[in-house]
Amino acid sequence: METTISGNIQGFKQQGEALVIKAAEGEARVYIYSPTIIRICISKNHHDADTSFAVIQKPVPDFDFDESAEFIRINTSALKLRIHKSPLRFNFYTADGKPLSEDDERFGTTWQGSRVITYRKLYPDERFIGLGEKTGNLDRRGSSYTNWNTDAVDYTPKTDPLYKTFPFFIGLHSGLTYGLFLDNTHKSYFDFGATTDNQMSWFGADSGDQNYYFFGAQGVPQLLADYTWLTGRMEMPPLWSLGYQQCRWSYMSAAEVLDIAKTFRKKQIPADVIYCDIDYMEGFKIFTWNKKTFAKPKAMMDELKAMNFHLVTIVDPGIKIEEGYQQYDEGIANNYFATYPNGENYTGYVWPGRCHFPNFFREDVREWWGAAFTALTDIGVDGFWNDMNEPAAWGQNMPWLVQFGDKDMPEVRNAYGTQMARATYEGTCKLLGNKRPFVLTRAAYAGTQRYSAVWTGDNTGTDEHMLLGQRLVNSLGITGMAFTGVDIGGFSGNPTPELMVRWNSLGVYTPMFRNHAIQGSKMREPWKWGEANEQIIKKDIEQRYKLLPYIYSAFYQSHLTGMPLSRTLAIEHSFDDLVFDTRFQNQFMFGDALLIAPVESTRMNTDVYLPPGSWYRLSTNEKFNGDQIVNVDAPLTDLPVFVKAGSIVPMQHIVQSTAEQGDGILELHIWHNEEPCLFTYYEDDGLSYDYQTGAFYKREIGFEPINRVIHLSSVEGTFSSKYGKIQLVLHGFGKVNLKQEMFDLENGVMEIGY
Ligand code: MIG
Repeated sequence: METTISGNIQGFKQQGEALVIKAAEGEARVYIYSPTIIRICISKNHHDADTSFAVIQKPVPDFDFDESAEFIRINTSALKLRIHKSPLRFNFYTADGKPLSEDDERFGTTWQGSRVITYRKLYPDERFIGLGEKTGNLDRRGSSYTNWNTDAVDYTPKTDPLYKTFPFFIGLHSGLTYGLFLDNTHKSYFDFGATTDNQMSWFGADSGDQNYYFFGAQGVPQLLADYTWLTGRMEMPPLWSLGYQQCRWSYMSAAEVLDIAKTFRKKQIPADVIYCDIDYMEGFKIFTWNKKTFAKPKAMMDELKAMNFHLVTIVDPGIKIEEGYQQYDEGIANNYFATYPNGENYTGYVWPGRCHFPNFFREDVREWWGAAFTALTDIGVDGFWNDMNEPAAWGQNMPWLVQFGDKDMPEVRNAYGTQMARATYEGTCKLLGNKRPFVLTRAAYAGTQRYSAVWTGDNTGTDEHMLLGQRLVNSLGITGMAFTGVDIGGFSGNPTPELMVRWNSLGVYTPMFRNHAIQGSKMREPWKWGEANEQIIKKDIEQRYKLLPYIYSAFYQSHLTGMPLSRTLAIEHSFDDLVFDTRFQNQFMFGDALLIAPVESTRMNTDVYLPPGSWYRLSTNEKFNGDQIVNVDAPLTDLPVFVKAGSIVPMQHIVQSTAEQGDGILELHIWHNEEPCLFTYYEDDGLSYDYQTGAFYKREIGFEPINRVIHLSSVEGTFSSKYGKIQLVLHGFGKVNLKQEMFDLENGVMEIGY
């Protein structure tokens, strides 16, 4: 096979929004999206159509450039791009000329057949974070990865690839930060100095354009803001989806579903969501109900609703081949399915038996799929779980011949899951009117945050998987996915009671809090672990419900800025070696205020790295100085959770579900610090899209230690809070004589008399 290296520049000119550069081998186009975002698209023999499943922004119409003997120069207010002429190389610098990322001088971009790879200089202290759902360490230096969405049954803490493709990483070196997003849905590769004698990092794909976006903002939060500006941010999720979710493969009948729901209410363990996995269907046919075991789904739904439960039902892409089955007949009549090149519909085996697979890349197919959800929405289902959309069929390897219209499997496999989630989201949004659907998908590509939450597939009930799961969630968070979860307890295997308790306590601080288990495993509900453990689990779930006002405000922050809920410490402390130390790499901030240190269920104390600042243990108010490693107790009743000094955390009293009105009291917890602090409180109806037109309740809450007052800004938005009173709860203030503990929510200033 011939290896070609992009040679010398032969000419360049502005063409529309792009600067087009002709090289001896191939052609490159440069676009500017913002002062901190530059796109390079290099092609050899062809250009892909300029479309993207991920990007929702457009380049600026034109920009200035000039040239010297050696370079073409493009400057933005934040970045300098130097394009080497002989040979063609792309080098990025900060505005004041510090190198951010440069092509390897020898190789740059290369082709072998249709495979395109770019080799880049590796800096001695360079670290890498990102790529979303990837196993391994937080610091990805020395590791290499493949993106090829896979039904990764029984994956281990080393398996690669898993279910999702997020070809976005962040480089950290010399005190500088940059990001790179390779927007190419072919099988793709990233190597962070694993195989190059520490000389180069490299990335590329089996085919298509070398189409990447370079981000030069300084600071990981700014990079995340830019990346999610480019690829979109999530809408506010339904509040109920942030409550506790109980799942299982499967609750086998309506009676069992109702029995589980009733048990939550009887035992007063808060919960909002219950799931139907594949067995609710008739012969695994999507959009049907099993006539025996779920004979009256509407009656079941009515009972669930009366108990304030929401139901999430699973849907797989495989449509059973069976005449008379509506989805099959319609799909055949309209050629909605993936085909072989000769036009025959592709057939694969999955749960229903022989199946065809919808071509979700077509708009009319997405509309058809979306409209079919009436079978579920008409009776009140408002959560939709998209599984097996890698796409998966028995045997795993759908032939590369399979076509989705004018695209073939190798080209778009990595985007299939996103397009299914999109069809599900857009369709159910329409059917539910102004109500927010909850969509959960297993396979995904960059940009999925616009449509769906994700979970990390079929993990296993071990401590190692619990810690891995946290890293996956933290890593997904830095690729735009804020609404994420893992199967708590582990999908496969049976966790020990200790692990179940520990994992559940970590679930409190996971954006999506869902307990799920494989068929044939022991039952997993909170009351299956003995009386003492049940009480611990209950208390932790109650803690989740108390924290919902804080969590919901954090979702709003994510909706606005792309900042995830679960934040690796590398976001804020990007150049702190201890953050990447494998002993501490699983630690994360949950929102602005809480630091969580995951601990194995077998260890009753642990070392925790507290970054600079002061910290309080949430459970005891014990104060710690930061910038040190502390050893703390970690009994199963008390996961190590720390609050940053100078934090404001709004909480509520326990409710059994998010539908409950509650007592109308918002607790304002403040952990003392010498410096003033601020929290952006956000609330809306939790159900509709009215917030988009102003129906929200937003206030800045500030604490000023010098004046000993708490300020509430005037309310932005037209929504009325469901809380009428504020109750102050002070931590670390020493002896305080609160003049008053309860305040009307209308108050602008609250004085603390100490
Ligand atoms: O072939 O629907 O990851 O959560 O319970 C297995 C049954 C199919 C895989 C999902 C899992 C789900 C299961 N599904």
